[in-house]
Amino acid sequence: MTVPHRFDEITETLARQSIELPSWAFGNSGTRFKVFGTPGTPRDTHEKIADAAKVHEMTGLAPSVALHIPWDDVEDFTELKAHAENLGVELGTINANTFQDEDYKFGSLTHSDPAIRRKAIDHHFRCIEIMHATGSTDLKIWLADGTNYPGQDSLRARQDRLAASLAEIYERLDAHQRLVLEYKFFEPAFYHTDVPDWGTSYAQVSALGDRALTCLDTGHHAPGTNIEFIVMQLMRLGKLGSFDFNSRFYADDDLIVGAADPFQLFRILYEVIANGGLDEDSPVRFMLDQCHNIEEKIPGQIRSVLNVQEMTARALLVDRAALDKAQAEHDVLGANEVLMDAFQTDVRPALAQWRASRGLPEEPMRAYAESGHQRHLAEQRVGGAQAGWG
Ligand code: RM4
Ligand code: MN
Repeated sequence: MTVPHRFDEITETLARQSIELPSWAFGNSGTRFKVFGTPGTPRDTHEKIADAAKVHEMTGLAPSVALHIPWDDVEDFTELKAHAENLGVELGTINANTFQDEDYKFGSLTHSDPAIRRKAIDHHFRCIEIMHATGSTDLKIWLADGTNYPGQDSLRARQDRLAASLAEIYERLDAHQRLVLEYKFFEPAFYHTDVPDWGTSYAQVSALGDRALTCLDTGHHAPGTNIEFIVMQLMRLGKLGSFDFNSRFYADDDLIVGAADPFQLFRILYEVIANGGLDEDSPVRFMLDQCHNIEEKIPGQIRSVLNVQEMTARALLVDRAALDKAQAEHDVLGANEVLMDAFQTDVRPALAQWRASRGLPEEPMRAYAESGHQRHLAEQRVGGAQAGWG
């Protein structure tokens, strides 16, 4: 068995890791069958940010929170920024939502009617204005655009309209702002999706410029897809902007990252690290995009960032010199063993100790449960409408 690097050699890199939380993970979510509410669920954006700040307080891993517009629209984003900062977090990626308006039934940025396209582009302009107020650097675009039946619309014309719409949006960004285009192979459209895969996202963002990149949501691939290969390829091309982490058993399940397939998460993080994704100047940002349909949301997010951290630590422990050697010698089983040794390493005790040395709870899950915070929220947040996907 290969002896892994000592843990203290990886802490400097681990300390650099940050994972952005999605505001919507703290609201209620569900399936088309039922949305279950939970006592203590935030009623507004301010409360969602407070919950995200709690996750950061317990883990030291989540210093920023992504907003979704219009779900998180407020009158005064300067005030919202101050609110976040008071709680010890920053406002991060702005997600443009063009999937819940009647006008977008047949598309948004790809719509055949110029007036609807205008409306969708203007929504992104509004998101960019918000970014100026919040100091956010990333505008994230995920489109529900697509068709349900062959022949319903011209696949080509939609792609051309998308390119033109994205160009207008990209033009609006400041020199320090980025556009990240997310892909997803199906849903809500069932026949074709306008940005179904990394290749399409890559083609579209490459046409825009250097500050347009791809967002990889781990739940947005067909079963069996080798996601780590896509990670490597996008990084090789300098176009991987961010991750939306989650896990899935069947479709876009949005379950806790690392829950469904921890080994896949390890393989992805190994490629991230091997390709410089945790270097100081890395353009790759880590985010979660999850829903907690039946579990408590704050501990759900704590578990999630810990899963990413644990798997990052294991991936960092891969003995790269031994791996290089085994690969050069075509030692198939030896190379595989080097990788598996790191994957099988239990880093939890070392991480717990390291957290304590940094003034963080050794075991954030337990510390949160014992803090009584959840009960406190349930008592405080009475009345009003709980936040959700509306
Ligand atoms: C989409 C996609 C987006 C997210 C929405 C809520 O499936 O993953 O990133 O903003 O869901
Ligand atoms: Mn996503």
